[in-house]
Amino acid sequence: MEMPLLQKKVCLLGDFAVGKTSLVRRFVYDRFDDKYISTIGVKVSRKSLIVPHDGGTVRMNMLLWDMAGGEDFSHVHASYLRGAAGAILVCDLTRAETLESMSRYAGDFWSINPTSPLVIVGNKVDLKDMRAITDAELQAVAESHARSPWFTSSAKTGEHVEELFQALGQLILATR
Ligand code: G3D
Ligand code: MG
Repeated sequence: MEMPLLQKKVCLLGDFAVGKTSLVRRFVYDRFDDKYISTIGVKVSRKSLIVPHDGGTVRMNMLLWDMAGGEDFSHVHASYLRGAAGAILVCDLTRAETLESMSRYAGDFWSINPTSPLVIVGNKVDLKDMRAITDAELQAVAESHARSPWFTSSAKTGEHVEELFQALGQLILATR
């Protein structure tokens, strides 16, 4: 029997060099034609995942939108966000200022997609000695943004990478 197929757009958001592209690379084996939308500087990758739902499973194709250098703008382009079913907000655990940007990304995202869920991610957890953001600080930001789930991850070691994308997949299904 064919499982129902869902195709969902997911946006990666976060300051320059927090690890957005590295997280997508770590998670995705199935690169989506290296599709590059040059006018707005976006790379779209595809990943198929199996998400538990209603006592069964659903197959979901995530289309992961990753900015290529668009991070320097004070606000994210609406065309990057439009139609997104969810977002991954990434900060760099070694740079405190990247956590402060999270509210702006959430605000931009929810102004276009008010009912779509997001996941808060503190990346580079492998760099233990350089850690500048605590679990409690990350959790507080997640709580203040619709009690979104939060993770510490490492695109380098793979820690929690699968889990954070899975969590978003489940939230997207729960939100439909
Ligand atoms: P961006 O897409 O958010 O701009 P990138 O960020 O994915 O390009 O990553 C920026 C730099 O951080 C890269 O280093 C990358 O290797 C590194 N990086 C990303 N994730 C991790 C992580 O989890 N742990 C560690 N230790 N490094 C990470 P370079 O040197 O290539 O600029
Ligand atoms: Mg990038």
